[in-house]
Amino acid sequence: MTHKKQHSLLNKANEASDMISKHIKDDHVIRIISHNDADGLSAAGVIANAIKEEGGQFHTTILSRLKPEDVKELSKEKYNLFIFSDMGSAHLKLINKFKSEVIIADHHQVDDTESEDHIIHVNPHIYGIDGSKELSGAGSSYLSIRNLGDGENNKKHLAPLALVGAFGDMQFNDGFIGANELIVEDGIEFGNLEIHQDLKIVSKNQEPLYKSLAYTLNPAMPGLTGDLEGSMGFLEKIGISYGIKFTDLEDEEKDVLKDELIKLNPDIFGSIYSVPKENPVLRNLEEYSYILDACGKNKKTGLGLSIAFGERAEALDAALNLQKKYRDQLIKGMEWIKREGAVQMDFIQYVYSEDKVLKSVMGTISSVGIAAEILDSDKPILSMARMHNDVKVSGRTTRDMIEKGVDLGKVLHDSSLSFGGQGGGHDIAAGAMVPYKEMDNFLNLVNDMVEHQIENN
Ligand SMILES: [Mn+2]
Repeated sequence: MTHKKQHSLLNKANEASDMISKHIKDDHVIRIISHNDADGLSAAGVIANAIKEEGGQFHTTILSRLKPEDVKELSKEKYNLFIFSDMGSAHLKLINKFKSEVIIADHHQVDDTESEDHIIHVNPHIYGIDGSKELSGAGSSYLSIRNLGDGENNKKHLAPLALVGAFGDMQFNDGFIGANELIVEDGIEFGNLEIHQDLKIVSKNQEPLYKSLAYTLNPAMPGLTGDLEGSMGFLEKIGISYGIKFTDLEDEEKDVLKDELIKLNPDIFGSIYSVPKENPVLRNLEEYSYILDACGKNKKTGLGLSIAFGERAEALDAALNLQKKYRDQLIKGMEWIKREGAVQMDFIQYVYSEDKVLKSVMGTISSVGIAAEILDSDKPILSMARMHNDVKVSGRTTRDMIEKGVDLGKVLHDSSLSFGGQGGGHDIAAGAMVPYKEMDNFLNLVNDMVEHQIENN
């Protein structure tokens, strides 16, 4: 069954490869439109690399959100082939009206719109494959270019970049499943992807060890994640010099560190997916995704794109500076949340800020706050950031709460509608925009709805 679904998806994706190939032969400049997060940037990178290798040309635009107006504007552009990656499925109705050929390589939810003959829609959901867990936008894009070039010379070397997108969308959960697994196999078969067991702390060869620990968000470690002083104290206590880089530790010290970290969170030791021949800071695919994410979050999408396209040297230095800035903000945010805590209601908790720096990291610090046990995990958390007349809400909860009946996507969708806002998402993570003046009423309604969900479970 699973194989049959995957087979149908691959067949559709092969049609995309054929279509791209035809336009490259005709010397058409291919128009790529992609999303500004790590997945979207990897997706655009996968496609752009493939086209370039085949001698084709492209023109790329990165958007934070694809709005109907954007789609209408794009439809007026004189290109023969458009590729939407990590976005587009939600706008199939509008895209069907394009006069040119279009490939949509997405993994977001689909509705029941059928695509017209000149549209190739590559999306796992169409084939009953869960696009939130089993294939990313970069993955859909990868499958769409996988068969470009002649047999020997296909695009399996781009598999790791596709997995960077999957890491960016947090599809790695103790391993990859479904269509992502096929991409892993491609990378291993080609020979540039390697999997080994190691400590999953970040920037091992860049930062002093205490910073590596404090900057490690996934998995979170109670007392260390987001806490520079806590990390220093921990290392002092176990007798390891905190100013040294992980890669400069003696083997025995690495063993001591590993044992002590596993006591805090066993998930800290596990599979690392890497490209050994890559620049050290991008070698670990998960860390590669963090760097692209930092570019996207700081509105430096051109920079992220050029890295995904293979530029290193100065581009990478610039991206690392952005990451440094982002990490400083995160530490500041974690200190704030540790100091202030969350405001408690009966069934939810929330944090609110008007501070510019805090607002930009609020969603991350509240979910990391729960994972690092700074905040209670027995109530969903909403982080609220004021944007002019509205409040931007991001909500997170845990698997345990979902089992108790909580579905944040539904709650934020229904509650925001009641106040003329909009919202939605997944059961575990969701978002909304509501008018600022309705914030208290909104919070009360969310609290009631969560109570209702739990009591009716
Ligand atoms: Mn995505």
